[in-house]
Amino acid sequence: MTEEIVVIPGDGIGREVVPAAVSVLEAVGDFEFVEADAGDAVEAETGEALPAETYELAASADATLFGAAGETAADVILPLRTAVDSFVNVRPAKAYPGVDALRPETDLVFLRENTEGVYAGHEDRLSEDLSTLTRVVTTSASERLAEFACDYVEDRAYDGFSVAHKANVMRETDGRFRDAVVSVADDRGVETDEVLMDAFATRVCLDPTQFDVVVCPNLAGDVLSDLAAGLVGGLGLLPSANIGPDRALFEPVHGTAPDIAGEGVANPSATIVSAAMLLEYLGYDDEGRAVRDAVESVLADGPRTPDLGGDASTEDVTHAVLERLD
Ligand code: GGG
Repeated sequence: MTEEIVVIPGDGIGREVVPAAVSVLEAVGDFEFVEADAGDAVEAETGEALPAETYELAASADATLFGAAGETAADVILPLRTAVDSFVNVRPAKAYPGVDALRPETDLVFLRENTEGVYAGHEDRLSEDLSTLTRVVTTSASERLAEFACDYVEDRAYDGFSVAHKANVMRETDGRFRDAVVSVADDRGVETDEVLMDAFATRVCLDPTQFDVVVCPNLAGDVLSDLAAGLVGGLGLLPSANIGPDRALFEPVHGTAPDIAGEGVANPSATIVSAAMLLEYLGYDDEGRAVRDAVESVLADGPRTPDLGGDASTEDVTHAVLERLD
């Protein structure tokens, strides 16, 4: 059976890095690619940032590869995650040999709650002076994330996981999140340690080896994984997987990078490694490993895009990855 992969480049550098990753997927497998529109450009044209057709495609495909959305991010990324019923955003942040990193010893995985928190809240403008935002936290979503986290650490032989929260201040919402996650882990016999998310931000900068797998509420996971990107050499290196029960959506952590969009110099590594995660999700473990190895090899001594101090183009890096695929 040929798996269907929906490809949504989106805006900005999404239009450069997604085709790079698709060329790598084409080199290692026989997939049916279906391209779909989303983002600022399609909104300007049609009035809709996420056409119903794109939503339906993501909701029925085996897997989706997404690039980035700019001003319309909230109207694109959040419904796309809903389309695949994605309850967890897996964001590995690891330093690669040869890449100039602030903390070369970094090797972290963030498991970010993907359906709730302030992302699912409602913002209201109550007066000229006052805006409010509600925050949604349910025990059921926190438990679902915790079950995934337990499976994740068991499958990969980690000792356990850390839970980052701010339950000393947001006692009701983060308290519920923390209690639900820790209770599932306790029932499953998985070790956890707790860390206040502000303390985490400091501690991870000082010594990232204190942490391995970090389970976080939604917004905290977004912010803390971007912080970790700073430790490993930049956002051009961080892939992610939005996992649902039946399908998944893969995207680089970075956004549209309007400052370099259209110049052909975006680092495709994050999206190509997101494609490796997609391959592994579909069961192509050898192919996924080969793609990761090729990216790692190019990062070690191959051409580099300007974000990593080089002057290579997206195309140069992609060709180098393709050449080094076993
Ligand atoms: N690659 C997806 C993208 O556009 N990321 C930028 C962004 O705003 N992300 C928010 C989020 O991941 O929740």
